Formats: sequence, structure tokens, C-alpha cells
Amino acid sequence: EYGMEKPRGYNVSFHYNPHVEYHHFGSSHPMKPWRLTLTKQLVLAYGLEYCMELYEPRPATFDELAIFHDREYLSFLSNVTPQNAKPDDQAYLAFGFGGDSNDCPVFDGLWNYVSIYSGASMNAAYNLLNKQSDVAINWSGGLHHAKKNLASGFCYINDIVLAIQLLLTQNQRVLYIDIDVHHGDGVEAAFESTDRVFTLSYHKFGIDRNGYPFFPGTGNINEMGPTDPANRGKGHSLNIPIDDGIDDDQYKWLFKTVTGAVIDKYNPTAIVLQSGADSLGGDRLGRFNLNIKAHGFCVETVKNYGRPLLLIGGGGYTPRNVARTWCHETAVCVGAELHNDLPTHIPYIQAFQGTENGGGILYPDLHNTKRHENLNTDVKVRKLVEQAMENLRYLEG
Ligand code: VJV
Ligand code: CA
Ligand code: ZN
Repeated sequence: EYGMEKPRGYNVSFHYNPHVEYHHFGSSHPMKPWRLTLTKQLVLAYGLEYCMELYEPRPATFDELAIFHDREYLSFLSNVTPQNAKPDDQAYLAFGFGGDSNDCPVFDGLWNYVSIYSGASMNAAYNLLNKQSDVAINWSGGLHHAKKNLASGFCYINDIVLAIQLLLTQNQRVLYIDIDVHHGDGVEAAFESTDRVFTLSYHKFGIDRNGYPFFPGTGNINEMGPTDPANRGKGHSLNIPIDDGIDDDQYKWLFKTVTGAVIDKYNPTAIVLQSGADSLGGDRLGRFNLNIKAHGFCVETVKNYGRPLLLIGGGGYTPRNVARTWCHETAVCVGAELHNDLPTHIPYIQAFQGTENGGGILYPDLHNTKRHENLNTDVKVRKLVEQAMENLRYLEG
């Protein structure tokens, strides 16, 4: 009626529990849940809530999380607090907490935090299962490094694995795509022995000047899942290792060519897309030079295949650009175009203003932050695609 209404017959749902925002990993930790506050403020300021169905999901329960995770691990996670934590304790270190890097700190409300973001991914998956949604979005999820009994890389519970397990109840083949700058190792490992999930991750791969591999250090082009020919999961992972500084045109071409080939050959009946925003230019931890619209191109490309789509967040360490990107991608899902000048009535508008912060616009140039020289030549990108196509020949049986 007013031009911003939800188109009939195509449903987008937005799954968000605002309590997730109030959790803090610690003062200088790069993972900042309040980036979700910024994201929500932009989504609301552009009026996108009128174009989709909003849900406020309940937290997942212990038993729901135990569908993937070990109960001993969950017991530890649900009981540990900053007050009772013993950082030298065997269990503490064995479950991936603390350590030198302190990637996975114990903070106040940790159990609450993990059950909220997991509940949202599961709620989104249920919406796809009962056909209430064509696209279901959870920007608070996407924590792809968590293992069944191990916290890793800022991830404690693997909400993606839990959501895929739900989708598998009614889908014969689920495709998982991961455009976070880090390798989606936890999801790949969880489904390594099945041919009902295909995992495809694009990520930075390589050894740095300091001699450390880029986290988590796995995901080279030759890693295609198990090597045992008797294992059903053989050949059902594809990894696309990328070097520093990749630009929009290279990434878009790489993504559409490889993803298109995977969808054509595997023919999934549902797709899960982890849209980590640390692959943007100017990210605090990332290495790529992507602009917001190139990142959004990946969402649009996948959406246009018309399969039930679960769209989830992930990394993203420059909060104002995380918010811009996920707002843009929400608009892509509902088929709206957003004006470049940010609405002026946004709370936290200062976060987006000034030349340092992107000048009050939605689409600042992130490529020209030029923090990372492009080490990917067009020849190398073409070779990578050729190798990926070669890897996919296994799917032809
Ligand atoms: O690189 C690592 C782990 C080490 C770093 C090097 N030391 C010597 C050994 C441990 C291997 N961890 C990464 C984890 C990245 C996780 C990304 C998560 C996602 O985006 O894929 C999905 C949500 C890493 N990179 C940077 C940091 N950790 C880092 C952690 C901090 C920190 C600054 C940087 C933790 C606490 C504080 N600052 C205060
Ligand atoms: Ca990735
Ligand atoms: Zn990441």
C-alpha cells in the first residue's frame, strides 16, 4: 500500500533476541556483541522491519544444544563463571578456554549468550522447515569454529551445526557456504562423514611474516574432507584459500563461478550462508579489500537460486561496517534498495559519522582503506577456480 510492504508469496524472517547485545567478552576483545545493536538500529532506521516477519526467539535449552555438543562440555559451559573459573584447571584448558590468546574468555552471562544466539539459529531453521519463510536471518549466529567438546576462535556453541541438523530432518542435501575471512572448520568437521551436507568455505589462508598461520590454519585447496574412499563424506568439502587484499571483481567472479558450480552439481534442497563481515576491507582482523556491495553480491547470488536459505552472521570486527553490511544484506533479501545517506534519526549516528567512520553514508569506500596490498593476481585466481572445478569432479561419482 505504501510501497514498503512485504511482497506476498516471498517471506523473509528476522530472528533476533535483543538480550544478546548486553554481553561483553572483555574490554579489548575484538568480538563485540553490540555490533548487533548497531545493525538493528540501521535495519529499523531504513524501515526494513515492515518488509519482513520479526521473531524474538527463546534461548536454546541444554538438551537442544546436546544434539551436537557433549554433555560434559555443556555442563562445564553452563556452570563456569568469572568467579569460579580456575584458568590453570585441566578441564578449563581442555575445553578451549583461556590460554595464551584468550580467544574464548569466560565472561558474565556466557551461558545466556550462547543459548540466545543458538536459539535464534534454531528458530530460523524451524521457520524454513515449516515453510513460513523463504529466507530466515539470524545476524547473532554463525559461530563456525566451535567443536562438539571445544570452544575455539570466539565460538563456544556451533549454532550452524545445530541448525543444519534440524534442516536435515526434512532435506536430503544441505549446502553450507561460508564467506567469513576465516575457514569454517567446525562445520566442516561436524559433517565430515556424511554426504548429506556439502561445506564450501572461502577464506584467507597462509603463513604470516611472524611465522604463524592465519587462524585456524586449515582449509587449503587440497582439503576435501576424509580421504578414505569408504567414507561417504569424501569429496563433500571444498575450500577456497585466498591471499591478502583480494578485490571486489576477483572475489565476485570467484564466488559466483565456484558457488554456481557447487549448486549445479550438488543440487541442495536448502542452503545455509554464513556471511561473516570480517572479509570486508578495513576489518580489524581481516585481510581482504571487499566493499559492502561485493559482500552483498554473494548473498544476492545465493538468494537468486531460490532454495530455502538460512542467512547467519559470524565474524566482523569493525562494528560500524558490520552493521552497514548486514543492513544492506537484509535489504537484499527483501528486495529493497537503500539510499546512501544514512537516516539522520538513528541512535548511535556518531558511530557512522566523520571521515574516519565512513562519513554518514551507508556505502563508504572500504577498498581504499588500502591496509592490505593485493597479493592475488588474476592468473592465480583463475588457477584457483580451475583447481576447484577439478575437485568437484568427485561429485560426478
Ligand atoms: O590466531 C588465533 C590464535 C592464536 C594467536 C597467536 N597466539 C600466539 C597463539 C594463539 C592462534 N586466534 C584468532 C581467532 C580468530 C577467531 C575468528 C572468529 C570468526 O570470525 O571466524 C568467527 C566468529 C585471533 N585473531 C585475533 C585474535 N585471535 C585476538 C584475540 C584477542 C585479542 C586480540 C586479537 C583476545 C583477547 C584480547 N584481544 C583482549
Ligand atoms: Ca570462510
Ligand atoms: Zn572470521
